[in-house]
Amino acid sequence: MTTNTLFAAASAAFLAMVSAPMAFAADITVTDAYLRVSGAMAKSAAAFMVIENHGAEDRLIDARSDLAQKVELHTHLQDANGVMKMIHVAEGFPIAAGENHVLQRGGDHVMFLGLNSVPVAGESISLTLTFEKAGDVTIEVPVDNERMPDMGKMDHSTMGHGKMKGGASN
Ligand SMILES: [Cu+2]
Repeated sequence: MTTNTLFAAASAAFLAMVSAPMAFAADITVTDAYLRVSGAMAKSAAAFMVIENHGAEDRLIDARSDLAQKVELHTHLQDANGVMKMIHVAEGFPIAAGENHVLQRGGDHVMFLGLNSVPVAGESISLTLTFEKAGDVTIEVPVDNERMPDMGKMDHSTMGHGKMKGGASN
């Protein structure tokens, strides 16, 4: 009896602990994520997605995955010579309250350096995003090397009328 009571108390405490941050994580929804593996050598990859923030202002501060030895938050910046360069953004990306923050080609992205394996089309990888307030949000990111850079900006109202070949996944 004592054991049962203790167990129940411990379970309740544990549940309270693990469920507390979930309320915040629910404010963040990640949609339209995909992973692009670069080139035949496949030493690196990048993930793109739409981060929807339904809560207060937050910040994406870290990302981690078993896919690579290093996972960094990157962006593209134009240098003095007009050349686009990728840089590591140590302070992360601010995510405004109630807004979407888009990680896209030529802009902010999650970078995977030193791949432990090379995922192919049809596979997906697990990625954990760490937000300053929302905490950890783990998502599955499907590989899509065929995707065009501006796909995410397409006017979806026109989709379904055309005869799209190669099949948009939605
Ligand atoms: Cu990068």
